[in-house]
Amino acid sequence: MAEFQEVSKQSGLHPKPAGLVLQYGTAGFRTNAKDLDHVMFRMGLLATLRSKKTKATIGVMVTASHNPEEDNGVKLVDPMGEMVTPTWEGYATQLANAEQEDLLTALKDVIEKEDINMSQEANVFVGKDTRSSSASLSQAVLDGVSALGGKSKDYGLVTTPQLHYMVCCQNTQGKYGEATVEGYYKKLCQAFIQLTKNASNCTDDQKHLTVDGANGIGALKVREMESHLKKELHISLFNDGSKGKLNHQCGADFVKVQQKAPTGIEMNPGERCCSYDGDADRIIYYYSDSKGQFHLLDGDKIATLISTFLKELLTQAGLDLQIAVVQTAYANGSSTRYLEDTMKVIVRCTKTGVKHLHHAAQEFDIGVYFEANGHGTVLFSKAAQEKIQQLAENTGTDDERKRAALLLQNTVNVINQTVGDAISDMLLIEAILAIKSMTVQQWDAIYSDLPNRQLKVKVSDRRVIDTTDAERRAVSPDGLQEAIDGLVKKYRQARSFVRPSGTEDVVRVYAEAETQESADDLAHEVSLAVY
Ligand code: NG1
Ligand code: ZN
Repeated sequence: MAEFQEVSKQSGLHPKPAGLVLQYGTAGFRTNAKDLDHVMFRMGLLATLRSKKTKATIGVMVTASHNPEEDNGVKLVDPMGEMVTPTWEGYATQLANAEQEDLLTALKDVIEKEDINMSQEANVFVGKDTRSSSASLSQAVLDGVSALGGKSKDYGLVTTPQLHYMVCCQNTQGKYGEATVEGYYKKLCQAFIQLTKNASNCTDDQKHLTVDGANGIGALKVREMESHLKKELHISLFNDGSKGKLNHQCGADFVKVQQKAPTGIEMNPGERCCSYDGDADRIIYYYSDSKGQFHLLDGDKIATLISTFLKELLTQAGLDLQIAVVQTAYANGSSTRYLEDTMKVIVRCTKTGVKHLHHAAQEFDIGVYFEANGHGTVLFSKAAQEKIQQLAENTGTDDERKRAALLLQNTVNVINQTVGDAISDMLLIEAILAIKSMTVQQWDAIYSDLPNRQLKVKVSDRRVIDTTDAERRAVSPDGLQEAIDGLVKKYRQARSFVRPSGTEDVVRVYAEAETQESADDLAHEVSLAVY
């Protein structure tokens, strides 16, 4: 067939280095950009097949998120804006690793297994982050799509969540919104402005937010969006990419892991600040107090703020909808305790990686999911959205119930339900703080984090570590869990676990305890047990 000849010809321009083996991990393929050209071309091929199979538009995002500038990566986006399904992650790995002469066989294998009708048309949306390698790598994706006769739309520089949003809008015939970057700003900002109308006496100080753009795509996009905010939010943007290097000493991952402020920003005591990561799908808040001490408000604090707000609105609206918070093993023990014991919401723990959290959150009327690192969003079931809409549109409803329903409706609209989104989460958080007239200190005081420490350990083969119970216990190698249990017993309010990273060649160690010294010591001792 003509398309296979074209694939053969074009793939010669994107050759695979012999012997190179890569894995579609937690966040797609991610490694040094110089090793990715063939992977990008092949992901263009695979996205085209996935589009033919699903008869829908598929997304391909070129980014390596919080990794250093010299890395890059690629992720596929399924029709509703969610991560690609696991079987196809397997195909992605097979296709990426097929030696040059075996590529057509590997491709035909997917076509056969999935019984794909090759005459079906295909549409692929492509986006990229600001890395210097992203331009040529996204061109390789586009080449892959055209080699198989697919149609593509190149969105150019967009955040990861913006691309997910476009895919969802396209496949729902505009019901979710317009599949343009302008349409995204309009929908989110309109909802934000409606929400903040409910904030009484909001001062200019309260409307001010310092943003660390991680020298990445989020900085460009938040600047692009600003005019739509109609001065309801005043953003001081730092690390906008004009001077510094992407993710270097800045960004959400740096702030969360180092537990300190990024370089390149001006922080005044008591002022709210936030950091995005390199593709703007994560957000972390923080402030420094009058003594100069740094305070972090991570994904757990964000989930708590959002679920408190939603629960209050549900009560005011008199709506009986079940709300749950989904976390991972990295959630601070204090947050889990507060959510379960004080707020009395359902809490679920899943494996690391947003696809697991997203999936678990879909089981509830309202599922708030956040990784401690600030990646998360809120999902509303179709039935929940309908109930909220009915109540908001019902003129007979009494004032308080109607006000709550309208707030819930605008909350639904400000949220990007396809995936964690730094910009959308920021707007929601800012609106909640304004409506509740809450300072960042008051938000921080909802509960106190247990001191904690995260470490990375290099080992010869991280895959020897196998875990269970949402990664909270190690089942292999023999004796490791017993060793961890023995160490944890030495400290008060302690917890620790280890797991192989899905994005880096390291084992991650997490420990929390009553004091920072104990958490540091425990993390150190557990990392020695991993060797
Ligand atoms: P790994 O490398 O598997 O720990 C990291 C983050 C995840 C997730 C992915 C994708 C931590 C501890 N892990 O995964 O939460 O965000 O990257 O970006 O933060
Ligand atoms: Zn990211």
